[in-house]
Amino acid sequence: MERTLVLLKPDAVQRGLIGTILARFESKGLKLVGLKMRTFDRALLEQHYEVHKERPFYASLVEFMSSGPVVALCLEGKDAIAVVRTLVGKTNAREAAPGTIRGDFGMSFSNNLVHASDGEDTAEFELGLWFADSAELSDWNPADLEWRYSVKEELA
Ligand code: 3AN
Repeated sequence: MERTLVLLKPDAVQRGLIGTILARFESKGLKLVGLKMRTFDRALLEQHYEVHKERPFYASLVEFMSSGPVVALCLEGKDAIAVVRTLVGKTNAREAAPGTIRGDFGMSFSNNLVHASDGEDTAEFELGLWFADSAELSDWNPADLEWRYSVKEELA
């Protein structure tokens, strides 16, 4: 099983889309193991977006992400990182495919509703940053896990 970080950005919160977006991940069968909402420090966001430091949009991105409440999620599942990226869609929401979160709910490049870790190393780094205290993550087993996956093929 893999874990990945998802952030529901300030635009998703302001537009009242927390429940709608969360439902996409839950209905897909991903397991929610961490969830918290607050206006996060600039320092955390600067670390989070460190890879984009030289890009022209870096300052406004950090400004935007620290401008109001963000919901941080840790989701778990088989190939969770790739599954979540597929559900989220292309970075530019105007080009994102219908059926994806950005494709269905967004019109912007910058205000694109969601962040999702883009690889194994990134997920590990980002979860360490956003859920540094492992007590904030819940280890639990969904009662229907053996129906979400094939017991013989995927849970063996
Ligand atoms: P994604 O979130 O799809 O992984 P990244 O990691 O390339 O995309 O970019 C991180 C964030 O930076 C995006 N979610 C978006 O908010 C912003 N961003 C990326 N590229 C641009 C751009 N060309 N113009 C404005 N904002 C951008």
